[in-house]
Amino acid sequence: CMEAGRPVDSEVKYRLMEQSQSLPLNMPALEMPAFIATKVSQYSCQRKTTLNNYNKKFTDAFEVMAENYEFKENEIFCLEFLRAASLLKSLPFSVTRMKDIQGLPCVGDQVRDIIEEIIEEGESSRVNEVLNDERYKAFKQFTSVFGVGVKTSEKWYRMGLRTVEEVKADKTLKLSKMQKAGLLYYEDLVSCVSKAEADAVSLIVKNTVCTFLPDALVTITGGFRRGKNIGHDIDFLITNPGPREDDELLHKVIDLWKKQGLLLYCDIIESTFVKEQLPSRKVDAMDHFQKCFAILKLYQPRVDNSTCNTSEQLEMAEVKDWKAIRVDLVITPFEQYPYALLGWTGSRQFGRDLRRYAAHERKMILDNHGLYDRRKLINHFEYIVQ
Ligand code: DCT
Ligand code: MG
Repeated sequence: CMEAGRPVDSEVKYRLMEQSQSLPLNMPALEMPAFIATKVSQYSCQRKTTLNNYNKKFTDAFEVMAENYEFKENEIFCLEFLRAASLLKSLPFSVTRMKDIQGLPCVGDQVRDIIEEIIEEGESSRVNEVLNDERYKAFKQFTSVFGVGVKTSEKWYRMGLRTVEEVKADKTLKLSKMQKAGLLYYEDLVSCVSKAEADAVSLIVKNTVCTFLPDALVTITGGFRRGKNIGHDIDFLITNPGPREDDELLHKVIDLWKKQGLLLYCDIIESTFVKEQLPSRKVDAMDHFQKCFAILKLYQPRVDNSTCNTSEQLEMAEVKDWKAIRVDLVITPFEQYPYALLGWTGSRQFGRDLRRYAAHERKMILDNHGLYDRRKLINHFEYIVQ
């Protein structure tokens, strides 16, 4: 079996056979779909990727590198590592030899060096250097605070701050409303949201929305829609099928949660959508939908008092029977819902590659509002697709 003059690695085929559980047991190895590296697409939207990551030790390393480059605002290198991580996540086998990555796209020299080091040494010295780097460690902590990005982290780092504890203790810092909430609920927000918590919040969101619009469609998006079991927040898309739209819906939902004492923080962004100006050239914001970045109070089952031995423990158990959870709500007109759903489902890399694929391979422009044929659009030549 030859592809582009290169024999298909029979060992890879064997490993593929071992890992595939859906194939009939009596299927001969030769009929197995062979893995052909040169046929793997450079676009993640053209690859099949499951949550089963056979190359976590490599992809974790790439994600550290990408994050460090993001902190240094080096977008090109950051993307290079994100693309490589996405590619290795799609491989149906674990990479164990350099031969396994031969012919694959998205594997540049930097990436190759790290793979080689991990194969040979079990870990990468370059990645370890980053993990021990003072600046990386501080930025990692700072950016884990809701409302804090690279710019604020840079400012705090230059001021000599290194940890979230130091930030909390510094009473001279000017913080945004978002950052204040981020620090106030830091411990809850930094501990990941579980699937059970996402389901519980989903019920709350659906019930509240449906008290105002009984036919509304409320869909969980983001990582949880992709089948992940944990996330850093819970994303929802809300739309109303049919002609009826309610511009006040989001405000009504938020007001009710305020009254119920469920709202810990909320920032409503009004829609900036102008039909005539689509596709938008603005690339910094994801879309123009009305949305809300909120922190909800999710009540949790009380700690069983019988397990508390002292009165102090009993008091503690009574003090906090809730967890702060980050929730994003996005309201879309019904006709744009499919595009919004595609964009908000993610992953980020999948979205990036979908837009790149549309632009470079189809001469089209995709955003969260629609898909446009560039040949039928005038005056959008400067549209930038990363
Ligand atoms: N998204 C995007 N570009 C951004 C931010 C978000 O395309 N700058 C899309 C991709 C996923 C979706 O919106 C939700 O974003 P997140 O909640 O940040 O991502 P997630 O995949 O849900 O990851 P997490 O589990 O960490 O919440
Ligand atoms: Mg999310």
